[in-house]
Amino acid sequence: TAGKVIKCKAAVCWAAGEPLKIEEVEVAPPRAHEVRIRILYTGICHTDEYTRSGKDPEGVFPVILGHEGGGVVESVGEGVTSVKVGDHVIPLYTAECRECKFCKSGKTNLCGAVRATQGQGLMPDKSVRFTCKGQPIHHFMGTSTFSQYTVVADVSVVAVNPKAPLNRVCLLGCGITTAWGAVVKQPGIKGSSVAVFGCGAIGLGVVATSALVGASRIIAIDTNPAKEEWARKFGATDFINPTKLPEGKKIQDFLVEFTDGGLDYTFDCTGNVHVMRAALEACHKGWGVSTIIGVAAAGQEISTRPFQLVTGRTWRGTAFGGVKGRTEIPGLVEDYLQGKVKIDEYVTHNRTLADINEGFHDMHAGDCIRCIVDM
Ligand code: NAD
Ligand code: AHE
Ligand code: ZN
Repeated sequence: TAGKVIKCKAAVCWAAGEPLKIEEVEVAPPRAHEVRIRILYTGICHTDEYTRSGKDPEGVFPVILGHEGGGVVESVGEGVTSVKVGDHVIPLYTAECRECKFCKSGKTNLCGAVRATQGQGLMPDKSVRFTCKGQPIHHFMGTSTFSQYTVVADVSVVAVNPKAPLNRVCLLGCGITTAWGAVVKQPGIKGSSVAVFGCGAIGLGVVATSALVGASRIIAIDTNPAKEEWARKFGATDFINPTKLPEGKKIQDFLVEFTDGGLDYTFDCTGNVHVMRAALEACHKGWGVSTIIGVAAAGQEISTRPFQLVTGRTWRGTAFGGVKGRTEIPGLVEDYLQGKVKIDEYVTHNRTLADINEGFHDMHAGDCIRCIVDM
């Protein structure tokens, strides 16, 4: 198949707010510094739903969504040296070129190599590799894992140990890695108190990793009472449902009293800007640090009294947990194989590509942590 156009099935989102449609698509061969991957499994992340729904200011349509995939390299373009045909790989929505200002700074995992075109739904040379019914189809997050074959930049993919099951380690393409990195790259969590707002895959991953690094107290917060059992299973010491507080009591005020002054560290894993404010204001005066992981809809803005920061609280955020994918994901795969990082525990639902829309419904039902789609 190398060098030829491949026809395969993909879930195409033709317009914002529409369900995905399973279509036959044509996938062009990889050009220089590109890799064509046979995707075997993909997770569905809340961010796929966010863009599908039309809330993403960067959303472009028609598009093939998906960014939590696992697959096998089918062919490579000229000049590709980082992966080879047959490698088991995870596509990376946060590239790692190791040459740009960002990569060389040693201060961030954000990479400048392909981000501009990625945000426009294009490959780095500003064209697309997907067509359907004669129409060009956009790429998504540089990954488009809701297709049986996809093409990615060579800086946007990492090979992993082929002994690792791809229907599990695909989840390292986003949610679990994001949560893991957000905690392990935040110094000071060992021995500290943590509050986690939102107990989806991201929040549960923050709970689990906080427990792993030795946080002294982990308070999980979710409006869905069914999440209490999940949070405790992943290591939370307390669970608070903010809808069950006394009339008029704000969650941040409750938490500051409950913890004798506030939390050392808090995390927003909801994407709700009001929750982000509560997470910041639940921090301890003088040193509390609040990390935003959730992604907010177009037009949303955060606010608080500047006095919250003047008096020593820090507001920060993280993309992909600050993880450099090509350098760090192989190690995370080994950690999973050695039982140090949970993945299996997050998988609650399994679907086939034909039923991918059901996977999106699962996500809204409240009992789904992660759904794995068998492509
Ligand atoms: P999810 O929908 O599975 O989980 C969100 C949880 O928040 C749910 O359990 C829900 O009940 C709870 N929740 C909703 N409103 C709440 C409120 N007011 N107070 C407390 N809890 C509330 O989503 P997910 O897949 O875990 O993703 C979480 C967020 O993280 C999303 O916004 C997603 O887009 C974002 N995300 C960001 C990154 C990144 O790199 N920054 C990576 C992955 C996901
Ligand atoms: N396109 C949105 C922002 C989306 C966003 O913040 N994405 C996160 C990853 S979410 C994964 O589930 C991220 O990594 N952002 C950094 C980046 O470079 O995109 C918008 O608001 O425009
Ligand atoms: Zn995601």
